[in-house]
Amino acid sequence: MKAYSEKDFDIELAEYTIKDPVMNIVSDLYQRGADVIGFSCYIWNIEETIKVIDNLKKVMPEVKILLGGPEVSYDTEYWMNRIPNVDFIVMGEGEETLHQLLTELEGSKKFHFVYGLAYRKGEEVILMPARPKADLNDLPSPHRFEEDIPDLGKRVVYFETSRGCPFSCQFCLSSIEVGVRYYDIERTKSDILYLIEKGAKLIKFVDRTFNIKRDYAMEMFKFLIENHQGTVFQFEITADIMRPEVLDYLAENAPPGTFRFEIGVQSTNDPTNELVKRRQNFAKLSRTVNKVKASGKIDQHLDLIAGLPEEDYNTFRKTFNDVFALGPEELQLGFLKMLRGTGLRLDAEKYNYTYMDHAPYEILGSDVLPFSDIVRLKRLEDVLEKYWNAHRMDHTLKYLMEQEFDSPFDFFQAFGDYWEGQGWQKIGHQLEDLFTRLHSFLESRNTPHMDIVLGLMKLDYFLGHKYKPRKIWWDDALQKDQWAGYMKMLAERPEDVRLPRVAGASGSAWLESSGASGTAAAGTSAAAGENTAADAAGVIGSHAGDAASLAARDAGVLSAADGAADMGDGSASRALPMTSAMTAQTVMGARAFADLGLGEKELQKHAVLDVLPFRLERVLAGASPLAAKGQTLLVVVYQQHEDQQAQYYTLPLGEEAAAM
Ligand code: B12
Ligand code: SF4
Repeated sequence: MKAYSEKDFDIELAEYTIKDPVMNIVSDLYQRGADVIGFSCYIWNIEETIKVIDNLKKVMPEVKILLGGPEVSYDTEYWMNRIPNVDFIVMGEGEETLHQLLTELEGSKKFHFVYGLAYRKGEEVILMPARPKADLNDLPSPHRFEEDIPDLGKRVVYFETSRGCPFSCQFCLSSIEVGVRYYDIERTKSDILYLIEKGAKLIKFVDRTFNIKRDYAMEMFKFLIENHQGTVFQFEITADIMRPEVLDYLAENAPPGTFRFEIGVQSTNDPTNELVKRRQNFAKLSRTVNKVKASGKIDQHLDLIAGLPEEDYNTFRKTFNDVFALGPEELQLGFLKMLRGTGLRLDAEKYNYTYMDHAPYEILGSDVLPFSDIVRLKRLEDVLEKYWNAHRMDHTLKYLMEQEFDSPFDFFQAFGDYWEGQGWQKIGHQLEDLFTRLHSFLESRNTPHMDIVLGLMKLDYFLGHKYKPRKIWWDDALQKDQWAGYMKMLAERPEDVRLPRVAGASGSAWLESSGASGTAAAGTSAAAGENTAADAAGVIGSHAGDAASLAARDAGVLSAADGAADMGDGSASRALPMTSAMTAQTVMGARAFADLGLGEKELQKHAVLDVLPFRLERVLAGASPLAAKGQTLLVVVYQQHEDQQAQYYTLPLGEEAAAM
């Protein structure tokens, strides 16, 4: 809007957050001394905005107040009546309407010429008819302001390549607009290139569905792959219409970490999707998500909505588990909001919805989901955010969900209930608290195999630090002399230590080492099969035995078949995929321990270690606790460069290792 009108009017942008005190915003706006102040209104800021306006009008009675944005573009008469201090509301697209309004304000004030405007005539509120949609190529680029450059690298850049959505999901505002309009692709490319060159680090496309036009999406993906220069791009895509050739192209060419996909699944319950007019093929959607996951290059963020028609607690449990099984890096659980203007809000009575009077209009109940169930789901969502989405304990949670709970949903629900029962929602937490609280929950229900759980928590705790942690929260730390013995051994026989290679996309099979990173596993196959007891004993302390054979045997990659046999208790079928953070810590870009060339001193400085009372790699591969008997020396090495993450290594210890 600024780009569109700045040639004729002096326009300043001011940005605040909903956490800024009202008085700070009011004073700042007052000092800017504008004649007209416009506010962008969304469900997340409307109530705060009203407070600002009401105070502002008291200190600047002459100022004209103008609102725009999706929240006030519907039920506009209601807003004009509710906020008497508002002079105008722009409904729908703002660029042309704002320009025309400013022109009228400066000139003859003939507001009845301004399509898309609501204004006051005495006591009366006048709503002008909607304005025809703009030709997007008539709108100048909003990305070329000099003043934006210094901060480009520090913030998310929102970027529009199209407007509109062809689908009709009844809970969504985008379903109301008919048709999709695009900006000229060459102009889009040139703007993106400009932003990349000026230092943008994260560009988030606000297009409703980036991949509606296959050719368009393909050309843009290609362009971004060729020109990204380290910038990360995030898209909202519709997964079930993603074409296989696009996926193949991305799997082959996308640089890891450059793209992130946001995929709205919302519900896997067919009657629900039918009622909200959401055409979705979950089988095809799953194929896309799995394929993207298998490429290991693109993080996926999946969205769900609790509370849609015909989605009760049990069907939502299934929705949640269906989607969790796809192994998203993030799973966002939102609660249905009755947005002004949407079909579902108009149909609210049909489903007996009750919802908040004010934004965000979240539902409080429906004919199939009472408030008591919503409260339960909120508890689940709380721990889902704190643990899974924050990637605090991926290894531990994966194990718990596969081995100790009936399903991911049941784990998060039970933990969420316990969390609230302890009153923890009322107090803050530090990183250690997340570990001790999960531990306390698991103990409270007598979870079996707590030694395994604790070991995995140690792994996650170590990996959650960029630099060597100063403290640990568990009691059974290694004795000083044990610690010193292992450090010495690691320095003397680094080639014994192996880089763990655990599950890739499929979750249950171990990856064959590519050998490219020169892992302990690579290049030692000649010695494979030399199973002497001496080598295992050597590792424990006597240092006797054939290191090469130990490394080779131990590095012996578990094949998919081995893995399945190991599980032996049906757990293979419940195996959840690894997250990209987990695979990054194991396979990608990792160097063999021996190649790090760390002496005892450096190890003391940059590494931590612990002895875990089970075979870590087996557990990580989805083996049952029974099949994971043994001991593992866990070594975590902290990197010395800013952008590197901690890397872990393992060394099986004890007789079980020898018996392998
Ligand atoms: C980016 C985005 C976000 C970002 C917000 C970041 C930010 N601070 O801006 C994030 C990811 C955080 C987000 C979250 C949510 N979002 Co959102 N989001 C969007 C998205 C994709 C793009 C917004 C955008 O920049 N559009 C491009 C601009 C050009 O369009 P526009 O905003 O509509 O502005 C035009 C007009 O409205 C008008 N206009 C706007 N302001 C003004 C001001 C004046 C003075 C004038 C004259 C005109 C005017 O002119 C503009 C140009 O034509 C839209 C969908 C979409 N594509 O628009 C949804 C959308 C805004 N989000 C929506 C929702 C519901 C949510 C969530 C509640 C979803 C949830 N999780 O439940 C959350 C809430 C977050 C919270 N904090 O509570 C709804 C909003 C409904 C509403 N009534 O406000 C939308 C419209 C999606 C939808 N289809 O329903 N969202
Ligand atoms: S939910 Fe997504 S696909 Fe459905 S109408 Fe909204 S933007 Fe379009």
